[in-house]
Amino acid sequence: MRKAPLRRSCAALAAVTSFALAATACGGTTKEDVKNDTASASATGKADPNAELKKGLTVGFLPKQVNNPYFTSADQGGEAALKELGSRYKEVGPSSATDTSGQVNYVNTLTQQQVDAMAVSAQDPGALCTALKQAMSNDIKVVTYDSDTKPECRNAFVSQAGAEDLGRTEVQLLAEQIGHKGEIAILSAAQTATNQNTWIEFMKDELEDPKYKDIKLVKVAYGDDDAQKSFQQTQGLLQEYPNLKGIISPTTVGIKAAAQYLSGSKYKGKVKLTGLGTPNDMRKYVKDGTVEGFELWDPAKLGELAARTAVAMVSGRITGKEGETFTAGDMGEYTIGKDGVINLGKPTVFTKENIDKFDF
Ligand code: RAM
Repeated sequence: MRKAPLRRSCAALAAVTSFALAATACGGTTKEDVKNDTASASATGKADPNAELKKGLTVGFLPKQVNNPYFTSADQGGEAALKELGSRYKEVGPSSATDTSGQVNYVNTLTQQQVDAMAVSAQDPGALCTALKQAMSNDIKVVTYDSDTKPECRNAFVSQAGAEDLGRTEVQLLAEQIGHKGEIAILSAAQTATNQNTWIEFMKDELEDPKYKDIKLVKVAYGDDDAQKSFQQTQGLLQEYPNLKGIISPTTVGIKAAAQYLSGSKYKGKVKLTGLGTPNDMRKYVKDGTVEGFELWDPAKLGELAARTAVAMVSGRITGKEGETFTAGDMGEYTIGKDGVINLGKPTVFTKENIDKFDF
């Protein structure tokens, strides 16, 4: 049954913002009608697993950084899924992974434009909260993907893999490569990145195990997902710690830059490097012996799952509560876990044996 037009979103938009577009967005367009149809799930807090998937929606993707090939793949996965579902895709975002105020502005822009949902990879756990809450109070569904904010600042988080599993396996991979002995460092992305910081906490916890008693983590460096800075940070680590035996870089930009530095240096093959990278970026460093193994999920699948989650949520099939299940097209069935987290699956470990089977 058709619901009465929602006044709340317009009033809220006008009350909490000085958006010039508020009047336009509340002008009773077809878009508003779509929203009115879909407001029931959030209003009653009940998911309807049989609700029809809406078409003609607009989902805005806001990655940490637009010119990062990892996000290009992820967002293309989202775009393809939205096209298949008969909805529209748009992408906005900063070009630097440390431009948090830029990200906040982009959240506000998507809210002004009254998208139906946004998929956001947060540069910082808290900084986007006010803007994201404002989006949600305007009946926009907020799905984080790749890097989360606080659970109360979004409806669901589409996670690439279990954070604990990722953190621990990266330590396990490096420990094997260095024979469980020696100094190691971490080359991360931005200092505020929720995803990297969560993984690093699990890496530190894994290192507490007595089996790593001869391994010492000497430094966590930050390359800000900037190729040049990551390259320089790698160089700096080796100058500062000449006995360094290994580096974990849980960022596609970082691991590539570190591999580039190591492959052209006397440390090639001697200082081990692992972490999270794309097979296409890392192929040549695996083949030239700089890197033995690293891991990642398929970024396009992550973007696809974020898009399908957003559409299922706008349609009222899910609300983000633990235990709800939904079918994400050909990707199969997913169950929402604690704190609204949806896990894509297990990452793949890439080595010279299997790397040529992957193209992303
Ligand atoms: C970089 C980004 C992204 C992270 C990957 C592994 O592209 O920091 O957030 O998930 O690496």
